[in-house]
Amino acid sequence: MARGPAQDMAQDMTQDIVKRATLKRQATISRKTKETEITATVDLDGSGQFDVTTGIGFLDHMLEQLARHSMIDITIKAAGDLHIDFHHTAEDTGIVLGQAVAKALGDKKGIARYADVHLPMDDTLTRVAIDVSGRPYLVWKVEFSKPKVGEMDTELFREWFQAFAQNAGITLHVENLYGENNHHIAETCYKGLARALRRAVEADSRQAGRVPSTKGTLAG
Ligand SMILES: [Mn+2]
Repeated sequence: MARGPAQDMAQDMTQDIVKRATLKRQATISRKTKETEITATVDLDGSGQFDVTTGIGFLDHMLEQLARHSMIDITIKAAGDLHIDFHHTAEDTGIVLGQAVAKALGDKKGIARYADVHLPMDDTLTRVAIDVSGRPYLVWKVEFSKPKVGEMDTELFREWFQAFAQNAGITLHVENLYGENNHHIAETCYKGLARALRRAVEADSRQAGRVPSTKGTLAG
């Protein structure tokens, strides 16, 4: 039987699906400066396992939530100048994790790209919307009523999200709609990111092998 365009297309799609099934969306990034030394490994198709040590207890708690609820396996080992303050370690952890996610995403073929979630936690509700666009942008509408949660300065959450969005190459909108408890406000931001990220980087079977853009690229 003569082969036509439909058969060729079907074969291309089958090859893409086979390729995707064997393609590992994993990456490791190491970064060393005079302020921090950090290594992060991610597996976008993991099961939410984590091994996180930043030296900042509350940040570890947040990054563990991020792994668990995104189903992305995350390993982070950070050694930073915590004797100064937590700023460099918090920000640089966002940078390195963002770079690892960007590298693991590769050409972004076949992903859902967009996702949003409303994430409740007791008194608190936070909305997170994401576009895995290759174009970094953070909108952060989150305010805290206390300067610290645990030992971590609440002003550092914006720094972390900015660093992550910038280096992952994602458009990220985070808005806390309401809530009183500062621990809950921070935690809903990370869990909201986790759930949105999970859906945005997941395979969309109808996209199989195609970059989800009329431009044909999400390279930024
Ligand atoms: Mn908690």
